[in-house]
Amino acid sequence: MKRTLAIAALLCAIALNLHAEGGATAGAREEFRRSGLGIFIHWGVSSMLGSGEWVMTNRNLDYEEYRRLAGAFCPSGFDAREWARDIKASGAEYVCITTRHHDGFSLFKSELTDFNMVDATPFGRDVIAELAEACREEGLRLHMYYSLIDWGRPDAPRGGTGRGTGRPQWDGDYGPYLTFMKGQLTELLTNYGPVGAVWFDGDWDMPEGFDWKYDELYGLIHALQPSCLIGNNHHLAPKEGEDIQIFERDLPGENTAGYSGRATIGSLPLETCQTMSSSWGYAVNDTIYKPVGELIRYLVGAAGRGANLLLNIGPRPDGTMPEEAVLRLRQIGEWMEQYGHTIKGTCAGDVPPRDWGVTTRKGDTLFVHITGLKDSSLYLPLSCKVRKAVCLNDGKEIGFRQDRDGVLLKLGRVPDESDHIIMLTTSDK
Ligand code: FHN
Repeated sequence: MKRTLAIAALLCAIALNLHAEGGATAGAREEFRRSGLGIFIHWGVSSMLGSGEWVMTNRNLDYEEYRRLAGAFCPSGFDAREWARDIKASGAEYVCITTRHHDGFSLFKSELTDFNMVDATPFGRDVIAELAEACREEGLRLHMYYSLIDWGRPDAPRGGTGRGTGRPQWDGDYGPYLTFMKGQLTELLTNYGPVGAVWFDGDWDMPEGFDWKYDELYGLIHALQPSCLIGNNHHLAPKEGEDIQIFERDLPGENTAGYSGRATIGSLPLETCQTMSSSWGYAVNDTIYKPVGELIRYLVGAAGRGANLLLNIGPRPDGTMPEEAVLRLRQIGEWMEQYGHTIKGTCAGDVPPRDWGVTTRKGDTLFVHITGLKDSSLYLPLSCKVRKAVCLNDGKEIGFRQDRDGVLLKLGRVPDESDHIIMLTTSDK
């Protein structure tokens, strides 16, 4: 019992520091792990059709005709600085943007395909270059989503999706497409300054056992930028060379969305992505946004499981962010101003997630995040000693009674905030 707090602190230190073998530097993983919140952006020519980023395959749009959409993509309202300012206001520390999604459109200038923002659109501006610059100004790290799938390239592997886009039969030779992706990744990692992470997606489209040659892709990334983290949304346990583990639409350990059935939680820093509304990419009818309280509870739920939340926005085709999204960024930011320290730089706390909420720990402080309790007291099984208990929502000390197995917190009332936070100062028993 005597050494329990020391052990908890040691485990926390291990979670914080010791995931650095191979891959990116320890510092980059650690910085990521402490971030709490990132903002995801799904944007491209598909946004113009207002039906989400899967519209090309969902409606079986012809791959040659689809490319012509780019000729009308002129997002006159796009202002990278405004995006970065709005995102910064949320308390997020990084931005992850779809440099190229499954439709194959590159949001950046590429020598390897004309189907890119600079060469194919009347806009003619490199969105990734402008965003990289704006993120630098705001102190945000830039992560790059990169699709393994391409519904428009005849040389791309033919998986379960994109089968109705009219491409000629794939000849089964992955070589040319792999060379193309390596060329694009080289462009992304040499033309835009430090890249916080490359975020792969689409592995799941090919039959199990298909060799995407990650050794080559990951090796290239780490050779070009050793501190660039590699994440892959393959919905599986982490693979060799990856630096973070990604979950989609679920908190680590849950599988309500059905993507995480085979994703055993490893020891890498964790991230889960979730939408603010329903769709990832802009959809005209997707107007119901999650209430800010729900988003905060999700953010806190992620932190209590040792994960960052990557919260998505689908900007409009004109380049502006929906007001509902900007409002939520601001509201989350107000919460982060006050309580961000209870999730950022913490690790999952001593008490595993429960129906009533989660715990996070930083040094000898244990934060109890009560997000759903219909009682005015809460018993926590704890092996450390509680010295002091303060409710952060009103700054008042609260009563508690400690026994051999834990502590009873006397909250004084049934909590009604999105996150009722009790800060416990703890020590060894
Ligand atoms: O197919 C994509 C989808 O469009 C979106 O990008 C999400 C984000 O996690 N990932 C894929 C589905 O797993």
